[in-house]
Amino acid sequence: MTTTADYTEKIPNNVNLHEDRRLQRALESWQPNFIQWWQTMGPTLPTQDVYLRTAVNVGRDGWAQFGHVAMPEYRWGIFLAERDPGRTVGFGEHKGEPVWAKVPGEYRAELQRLIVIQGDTEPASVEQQRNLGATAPSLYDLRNLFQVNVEEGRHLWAMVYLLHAYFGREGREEAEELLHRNSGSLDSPRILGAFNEETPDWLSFFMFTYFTDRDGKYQLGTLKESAFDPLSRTCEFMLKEEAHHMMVGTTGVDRIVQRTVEVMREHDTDDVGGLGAIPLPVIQKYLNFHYSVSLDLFGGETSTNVANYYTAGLKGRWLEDRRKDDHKLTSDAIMVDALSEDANGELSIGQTEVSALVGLNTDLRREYIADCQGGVKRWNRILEEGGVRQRLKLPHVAFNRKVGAFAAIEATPDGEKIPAQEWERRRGDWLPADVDKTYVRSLMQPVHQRGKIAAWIAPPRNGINGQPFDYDYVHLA
Ligand code: BYC
Repeated sequence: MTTTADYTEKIPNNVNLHEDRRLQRALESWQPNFIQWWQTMGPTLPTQDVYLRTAVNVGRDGWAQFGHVAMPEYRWGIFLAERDPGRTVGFGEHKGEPVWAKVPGEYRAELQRLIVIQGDTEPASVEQQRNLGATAPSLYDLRNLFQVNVEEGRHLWAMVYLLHAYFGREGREEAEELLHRNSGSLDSPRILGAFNEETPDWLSFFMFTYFTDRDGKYQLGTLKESAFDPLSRTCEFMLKEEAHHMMVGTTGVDRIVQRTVEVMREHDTDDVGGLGAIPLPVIQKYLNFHYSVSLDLFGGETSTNVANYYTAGLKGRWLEDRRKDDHKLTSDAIMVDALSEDANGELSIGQTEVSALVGLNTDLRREYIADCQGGVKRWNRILEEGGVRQRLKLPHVAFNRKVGAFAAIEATPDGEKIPAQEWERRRGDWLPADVDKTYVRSLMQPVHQRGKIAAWIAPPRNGINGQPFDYDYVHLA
């Protein structure tokens, strides 16, 4: 395998695609369907070109190049991290055996399912974000949105390559389906809940890239451990691109909080609603929403699916090789969140002990939650440094859940179980209400002039690839 992408081919790749004519032809016949999907479901704002990075190499240094690109001509390609010839399975019942270059028959269905679910999220997010260009707060932000979009498109290519190369006719059919399901569609929605929600404004976009893309980071991290080596290598490279998406979310929220603090101080008021900034309670509500729907993406607290994936070697844990245990977990236990029932049949929020294997979704969710705390800490530092006494916080795990142990109950952000009626009455205090959404949307006026920025967000500290903030990141059509 070469590490450098071959850009002379119709589909840039570092997997020697030209050596497998059948596969090459199959992917080349999927390519126009992808372009058709991009044209109809991708970004709606017409542009001439965008300052984008394109992957050219999977090595450590200089893996990408930057330049102005007409978006439909972006070179979406197939890149796998370099193969480690001595790699062995790191966990489960095959631990220590050589990793697999092909799909073992007995795990075909499970692997295909994992790859389809992963693949389904990528185009979904592009669909969710398709109208955001029209209201971008600056050309810098517009460029970042499009960078995220083209890379999610490339991540779809990554999964489609695996489906075509390793899963035969069924894989090719699934690859078609990935373009037919659509975010929010009533007839054929995307598979996971959060990917059917709207991303109608930039506060939602930054919260999405902070919280939901971060689920992507953690899920890709577990698939990178997979014994199915092509999946592992694909995910390893995807994680490289994912880092930029995290940065967009983290600094996007930073900059909104920063601007809110400035306006609060300037006018000596907490109520910045009429002053063109986003009030902290509204930021908190958006945070509550995006965090809770992202917690759902980890599946149930207990899951036999995940136990089977782990035992089979298909999906590992976050940083598997740093865990100090036998990497089989057959006799280990874990405490997971659960509802407990008292003698009168009253349900309460508690915990229960289960086998470590069936609790693996919980294990991953906990890693994710700890990481999410990092963002809240940094946003609170901005508040503190600005002399503002309010703080943001992550709501309780039982809050607003649709999947898992707490799907059956309602709870406050502090984790107090409440009756459904009270939830209905008070949900607008905790989740974005129509009035909040309308206000946020009213701020979303496009700023498409070079070097200018909307009043509800602070400019970034740094530009992209060493360029200044006022660089001509995007040429509109
Ligand atoms: N919505 O056994 P359980 C990303 C289903 S994001 C709807 O607990 P399991 C990205 C579940 O499928 C990362 N349905 O689930 C981010 C199962 O159905 P079946 C995406 C749900 O299998 C931003 C049933 O409920 N990648 O990359 O242990 C931008 C029982 O559930 C949901 C992956 O997720 C839900 N939220 O775990 C762009 C990795 N949750 O089998 C990209 C691949 C569960 O009974 N997927 N269900 O019909 C997986 O590893 C696992 O399938 C899940 C769920 C973690 C999703």
